[in-house]
Amino acid sequence: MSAQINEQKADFNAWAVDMQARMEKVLDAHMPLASVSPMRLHEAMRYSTLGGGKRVRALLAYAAGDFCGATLEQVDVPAASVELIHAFSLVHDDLPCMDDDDLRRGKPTTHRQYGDAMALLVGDALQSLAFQLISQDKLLNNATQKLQMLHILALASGSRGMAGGQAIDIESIGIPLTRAELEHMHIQKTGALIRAAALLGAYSADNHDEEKIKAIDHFAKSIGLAFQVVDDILDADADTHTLGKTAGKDKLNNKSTYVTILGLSAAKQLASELHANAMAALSFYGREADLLRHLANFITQRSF
Ligand code: GRG
Repeated sequence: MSAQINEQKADFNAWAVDMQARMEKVLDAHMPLASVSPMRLHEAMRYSTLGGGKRVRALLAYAAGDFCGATLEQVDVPAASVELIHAFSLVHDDLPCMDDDDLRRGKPTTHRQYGDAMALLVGDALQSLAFQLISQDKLLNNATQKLQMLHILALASGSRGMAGGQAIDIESIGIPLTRAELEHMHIQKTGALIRAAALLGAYSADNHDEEKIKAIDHFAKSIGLAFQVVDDILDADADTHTLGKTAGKDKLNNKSTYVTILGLSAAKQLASELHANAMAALSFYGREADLLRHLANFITQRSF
């Protein structure tokens, strides 16, 4: 690897660490304190959201915001809102009635720590908080901008987005899916929120460049699917300690994945094709799109 590429990678890594720390502070500042009633619910919300996770969706929002000319401050709340919806989905996904998992982000899942009823309420409250934060954000300068963001986030989380994808997932346990059916499920279950993260970052800017927003949308669709293909590969190929969640869950739950449908090597090939598609969406742009490019590399080359 050339010295220049090494230097760029180090710069990106430093940026990502900064943004992850920034997101932790923003989430901490916007979540109710555990000392405020109802204390156990607030404690459990903080347990589920703070101190873990790669924060890929927040990084995507910051990178898209940077590309479109938004300040970090303008992106803070929209990015945090997406992370709250994501944390909500993980808490519900781990419940006994869904994937029934004990480990998340290297620690006991929320229902293991606080019980099923509290975990259900944590998810509900995190979802509401996400929408509340956008609606009250003073840095989003007009009501149309807020409405647009609320609309994007609602669509991405609902029955035509994440909840819908999860419904298909639950109903297809033990039933082999075709590649097209699997793709449809993942576009909704994982891809929709990743796309929303990028779009919310883009819409955080004061002025909207429609060509840039179109490019980000194409980029996010490809990288969202690539994220899931890599998730399937890691589930089959990595260990529980590295992932911080139970490895081999898909096989155990008898779920169709890109690895079961295509095999490991073709799944890796698909991830690199989707990565190339994401890069192609940025081909008209120069250095201003480099954070997005580095993020695409991180998403497809990650080991956890
Ligand atoms: C949220 C409306 C709504 C309903 C809940 C439970 C559910 C319906 C949806 C599940 C969605 C889900 C858990 C999709 C899996 C996405 C995925 C690959 C999660 C892992 O994301 P990472 O690796 O996790 O970014 P970290 O811990 O790094 O944040």
